This record gives sequence, structure tokens and C-alpha cells, in this order.
Amino acid sequence: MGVVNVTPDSFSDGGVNFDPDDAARAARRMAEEGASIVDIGGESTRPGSEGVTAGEELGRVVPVLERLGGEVPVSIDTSKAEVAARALELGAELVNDVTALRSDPELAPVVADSGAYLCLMHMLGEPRTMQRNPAYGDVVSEVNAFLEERLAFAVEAGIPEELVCLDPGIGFGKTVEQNFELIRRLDELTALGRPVLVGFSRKSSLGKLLGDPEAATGSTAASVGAAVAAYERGATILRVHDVREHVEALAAARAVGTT
Ligand code: HH2
Repeated sequence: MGVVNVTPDSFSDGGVNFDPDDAARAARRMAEEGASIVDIGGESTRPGSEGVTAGEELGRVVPVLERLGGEVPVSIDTSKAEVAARALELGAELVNDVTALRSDPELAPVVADSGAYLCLMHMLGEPRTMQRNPAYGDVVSEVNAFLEERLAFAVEAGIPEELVCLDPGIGFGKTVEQNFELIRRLDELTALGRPVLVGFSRKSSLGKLLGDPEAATGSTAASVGAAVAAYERGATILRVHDVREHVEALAAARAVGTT
């Protein structure tokens, strides 16, 4: 899954694809490089961010979706029903909600009625405050219990279980060690029986791991290492900014195979 942030302020690529022509070009390039789907987002959820209105978000993503004309498989990274509904009309096939259907009560019916795929992600708190001392008893069991509950909620709302994937939410209210523990014990999440999506790409934990306690991003090389580790532990969707590098690394990891 390639990432195209149509935002001025995303943590690693803010402003790069703010122009709709640039964003559409980036999405097409990612598809050519081997992305199976491209995740288009009009709101940054980086730590400390405040969020934008539905009107603002629509104004950012709709011109990009129009330019793509349904030619590139697209996922819409939004928590808002209004944005998801318009994106689905314009050909999006997956709704990626980092709040796991907790922020907009209208979103579940929109997804259910459309027959789209859905990604449910774990986040502790909200972007504005999530990195202030995240604390868990056991991070893996708490994240998994949350995702199991949100999956049941989605199914109850009429979204077929077969269309839902689960995401531990790397960097969303977790310390560096908690992020790595979630990958180390990813088998406990895959045991829930749904495909698992992991988004470690460029996240600050990778920069911190390499010795910069103030890092806001991580390198491509470290991102690829984390993605391969997640793949080997059962993740089947990797959300990444640097598609070519990940596709090449994953081709090699896949050739080796897993036991
Ligand atoms: N991470 C980000 C945004 N959306 N969605 C899922 N399912 N999983 C993730 O890990 C995830 C996500 C944050 O990364 P990015 O989109 O690059 O940054 P920003 O939120 O600042 O736009």
C-alpha cells in the first residue's frame, strides 16, 4: 500500500503532494512501482495534529481521485463519512479509518452500503495527545482485544468480516519499545483470522532506534527492515511511502519464504 498524503503538514512528506497533479502523479508512479493499492489522505494524524474539517479534506482529496479516474486502486485514509462516501463514489475500494469507526457514527453505514473493504486501526487517545506517556498493562493483548471488539462492532453494523483488515497502529499512542513489541508478537494479532496491515514507514521510532531521541521521522532503510520483519511475522499489507524499495525487499523476503 503506497501512501499519498495530500496535506501541507504530514510528518514525513507534508507539502510534497499537496498539489493534486503532483499527488495523482505520485499515485500512478507508486502503482507502476508495484503498489497494489494507494492510500490517499487529506488529513495528517501525526502526533500533536488538530484535524481539519470535512470540507477541507474533500477539497484536498477529491481533485486527486478525479484525476486518477478509477485507474489506480485507491484506499481513502479518512475518519469522516462524508469524505469516505465521496471517495467511494469516485472509485475508492477501501476505507482506512485510523479511529476504527469510533469518530463518525455515519461511517459504518457508508462502508456497509458500499461493499468496500475496511481497515480498522488501534490508536490510544487521539492524535493531539496520543504520545503523552502511553501506558498499557500488556500492549499486545490490549491492542488485540481492542481490534477484536472493533471487528465485532463492524460486523454488527453490516460490514462483512471478510472485507476487514486489522492494524496495530504503529506510532499511535505507543513508545518505541511498544511499537517493536507489537511487531515481535504479530502472530497474536494474525491469530484473530483477519489480514494484518502494518504502517511502520518513516515513523519516528525508527529514527529514535538509531540514536536520535528527538527524531520525527525514520529512514527508508530502517522502514524496509521493519516492513520485512512484519511481513515475516504475518503482515500481508504494508503501508509505505517508498514503494519501489519495499517491493524489491519484499520480493527477496518472499523468495526465501516463511516457515
Ligand atoms: N499511519 C499514518 C496514517 N494513516 N493508517 C493506517 N491504517 N496505519 C498507519 O500506520 C497509518 C495510517 C501516519 O502516517 P502518514 O500518513 O505518513 O502521516 P500523517 O498522518 O502525518 O499524514
